[in-house]
Amino acid sequence: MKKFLRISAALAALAVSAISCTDRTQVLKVYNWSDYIAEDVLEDFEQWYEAQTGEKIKVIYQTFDVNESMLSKIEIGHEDFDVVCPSDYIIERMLNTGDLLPLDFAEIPDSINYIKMNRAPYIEGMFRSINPDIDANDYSVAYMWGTTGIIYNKKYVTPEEASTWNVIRNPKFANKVLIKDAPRDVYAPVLIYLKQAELAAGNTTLASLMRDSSDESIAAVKDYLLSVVKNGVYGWEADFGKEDLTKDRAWVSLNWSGDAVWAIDEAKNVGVDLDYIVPEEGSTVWFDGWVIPKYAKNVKAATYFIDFMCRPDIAIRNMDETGYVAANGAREVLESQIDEEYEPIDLTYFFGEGADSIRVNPVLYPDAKVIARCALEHDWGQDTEKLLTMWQEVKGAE
Ligand code: N2P
Repeated sequence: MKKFLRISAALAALAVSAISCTDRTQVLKVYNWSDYIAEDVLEDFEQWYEAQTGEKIKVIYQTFDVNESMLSKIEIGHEDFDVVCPSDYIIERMLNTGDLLPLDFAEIPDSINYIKMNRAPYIEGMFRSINPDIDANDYSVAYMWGTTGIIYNKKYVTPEEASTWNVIRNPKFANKVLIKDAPRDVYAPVLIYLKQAELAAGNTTLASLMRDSSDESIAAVKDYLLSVVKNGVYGWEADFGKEDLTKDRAWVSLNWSGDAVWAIDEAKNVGVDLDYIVPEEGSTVWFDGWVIPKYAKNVKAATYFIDFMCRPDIAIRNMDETGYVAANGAREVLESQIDEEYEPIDLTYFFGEGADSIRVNPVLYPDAKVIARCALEHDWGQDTEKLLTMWQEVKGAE
């Protein structure tokens, strides 16, 4: 895996002012997660766009680390990003608040309509489940997907210790624990952990926990997280945590599967043995998707950009460099990941018939059994504020 394309907000702002005299139809403003695209893909898009349309385009690329900060730039700041990559529950919120434009691919010739050619039914089904009244597939195209779990250093932590969320407050790993600075993605596993007896007794379901924003549950998760802080955390991280793991500074990380793939791979090169597990109590499955916010100024280029991201060779490059898994159902994508070193797993849920015994990295593509204990997060509307307040209080308690 190579170094990521990092364009700082300051640089991007400079670029914007430098081209401020340029016609806005020649500018595409992309707002994506950091460490989430392969190098040179943006330049390739500029060339491809010109070849397809005869028009020049300059991509202005900005990044974010936290869903909620990205959202506030659009919800409150009304920034004119043309294409943005929020997570599932944020897409749900943007649909509910009317902040998204419907996608229209009619102008894109069939021969290059990569979205149509490579849809993954599993992901489309998840999108459809977001909102019973509006089909999210009409407003968004998934980019990457994965699970939330525990990355651990095999020298210090056993698979048994890592297979419960409670590993984050295990005294053996005090001050060696990294927590993703992503309030919803930490809240969900902690709540699942706290409610495991009720889940086992059938008194609640993972799906209903994903909508649980009650004061009682927020307070219970807060207490738990305060005990984690008391035990000792190494840090709350956005993207730098991968390096703390590969350099042996942290041993346990509550993290996303894509960061795990990247970190495991990098660590191998320096003799550090990491692994990733989705704890037994259950977890979240998530996806991030491209959307066009209602303040967009270049819908045409945004639409072509989304299409280009679905071209299988581009999806493969993005996967190989970031560690994340493209939400792309193309056979070519699956074949690019097959590796005889892995045990066969059942991927029919994603690639359909004939994919019941595929040798791929199970961190990238979880086996159907893992997926069965994962659920999708949902928007909390106004209650999100309560969570963000709790999150600041917990982090401030360090
Ligand atoms: C990559 C961020 C991935 C976002 N840095 C996972 N939802």
